[in-house]
Amino acid sequence: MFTFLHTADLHLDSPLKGLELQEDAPLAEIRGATRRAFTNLIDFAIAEEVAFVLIAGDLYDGDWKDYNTGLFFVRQMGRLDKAGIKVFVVSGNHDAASQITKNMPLPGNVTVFAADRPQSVRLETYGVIIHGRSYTSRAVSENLAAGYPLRDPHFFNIGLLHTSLTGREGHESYAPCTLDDLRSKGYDYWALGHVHQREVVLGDPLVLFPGNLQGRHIKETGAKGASLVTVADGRIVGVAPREFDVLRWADCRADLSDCETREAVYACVRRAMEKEQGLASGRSLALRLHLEGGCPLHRDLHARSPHWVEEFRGIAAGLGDIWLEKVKFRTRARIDAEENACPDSPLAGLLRAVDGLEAGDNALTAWAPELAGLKTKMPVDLLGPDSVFARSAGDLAELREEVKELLIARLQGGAP
Ligand SMILES: [Mn+2]
Repeated sequence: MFTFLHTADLHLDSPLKGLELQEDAPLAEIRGATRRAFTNLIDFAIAEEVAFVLIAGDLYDGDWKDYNTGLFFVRQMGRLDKAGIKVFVVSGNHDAASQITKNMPLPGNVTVFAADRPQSVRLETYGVIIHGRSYTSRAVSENLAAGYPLRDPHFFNIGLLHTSLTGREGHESYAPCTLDDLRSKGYDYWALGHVHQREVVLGDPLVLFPGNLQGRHIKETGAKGASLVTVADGRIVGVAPREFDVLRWADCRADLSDCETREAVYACVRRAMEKEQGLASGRSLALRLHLEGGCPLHRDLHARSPHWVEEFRGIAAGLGDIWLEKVKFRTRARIDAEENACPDSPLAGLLRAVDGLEAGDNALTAWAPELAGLKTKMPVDLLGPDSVFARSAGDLAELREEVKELLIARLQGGAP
């Protein structure tokens, strides 16, 4: 029996985005996060005595600023070498041969697969053969998997590949291939990379993306790490995610429906943050706070949003090691039942008009300049950091909701 680690998309020394503008942001922690996550993985590999480590592309984020990124990697590889652990690497779109201009001699335990053709490496000790191919350039449109050899029946076969498969939302299409392409090779395990969200694509044979090792912005939320695979008698008997990230990104939702007072809002937000802290088991957190629900304080939240943001920062600071990436004010006004009942009330008319906008994109597009114009007439402190002018057509639905809430708040409460 043996185990191996499958990791991908380390993007070493990639910056973390979204906290840098805050005065109290943990800059050193942010800057070193991808390295510390990788060190966690190496520590684990040594402690657990894994047989080998697979890196399925995007080890680097792009060309190194200087040699320090390469030096760091080599130092970690040296630690594995001392422990007798081999490492197999294919490059991806971010660290394709054409992207990296600097070179660093690697210790003997590290194999980087060729880019011009598929290559197969045997590990006789474990009865394993690993097939892989690196990227020559950033945009690989060729189906690389198609060129991989068929399984070697005398070994446990692993395919190492950086690919978007038939396409994954939010990820560019590189080295496209179908699951049938992969299945047809007869391998036991496909170690993929490129998609930053962990995904077990297929159970038999196992085809999976381990996700990236460390989230880098608010679109990369939740636990991040690698996959630990256990093999016995030439068969996979276990596969499990292992967390190695050091700073976790999360969407933190606070439902303020029943919050009648400022203190109630604070308590609700604190509870929501504590919940995320629990899920992150003590890691530092970068949170996007979403305020939701029909809230009696809706108007005040919108009218004084910059002040509320600072107060929420205070709650985060009090809990320790939490930073707010952004606060989304998405509460609704609690609509008075009496007003709702009367179809001639100004509010009912307004709601009908706004609802009419939901009929189709065309109607909304036609209205959008009006909505945008209306919003510019609002007091400055109502305009969040993301101005309506910065928005794309795809964000119109969100804009509509936002303006709807502003209108309702104003109509209900009079001018602030
Ligand atoms: Mn990547």
